[in-house]
Amino acid sequence: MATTHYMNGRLKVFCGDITTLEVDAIVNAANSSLMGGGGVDGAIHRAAGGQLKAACRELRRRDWPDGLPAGEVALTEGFALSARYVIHTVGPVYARGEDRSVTLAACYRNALALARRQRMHTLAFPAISTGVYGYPFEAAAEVVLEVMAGELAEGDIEVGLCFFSADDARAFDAVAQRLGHDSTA
Ligand code: AR6
Repeated sequence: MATTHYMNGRLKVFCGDITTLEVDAIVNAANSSLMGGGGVDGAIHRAAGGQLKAACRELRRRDWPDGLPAGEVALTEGFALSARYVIHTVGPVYARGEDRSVTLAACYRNALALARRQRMHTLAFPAISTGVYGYPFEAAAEVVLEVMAGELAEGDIEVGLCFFSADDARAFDAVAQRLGHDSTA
């Protein structure tokens, strides 16, 4: 499936396995334990190797003894990954009747802020919270587009949205189109 570009080419939408990307950092949709799990978190830990878990254990000990709260971010190296770093974040668990979009937006915003502090230029996100955590995909896509429209004006950083399924990539493009974001192939 082809890549779609938005926001003057600064936002790229494609389908693939985030563990294979050669970027400054990939973002991990972790849980607050930082000790790994299923979904993209499990895939990233498997691909990075055991040193990632050791680094996460050290993060817990040093910075986050009670776990990483939803919306926060933490940095490790990428170890065996092609990505130089992993930015771990914890998305909100979806709850009917409670708007957790601010927390989801914080995951993206805080990851971008951390990447900029580290002088990174290329960053890739999975669809945070839309798997095990149950956040409706289209509602999450709206949050992502709003954050990116605000954050990518400067042009110092390029963001990839790496969806695991072609259906998700298509669904994202449909939301972007509905919200009036111009795309180029
Ligand atoms: N590359 C890109 N995207 C992927 C990959 C991959 N290799 N593997 C899965 N996805 P999820 P969450 C997609 O459940 O909802 C974990 O157990 C997947 O298809 O990984 O934030 C953590 O430890 C979906 O679209 O993350 C937490 O406990 C997206 O990644 C919990 O799940 C996110 O799905 C976090 O749940």
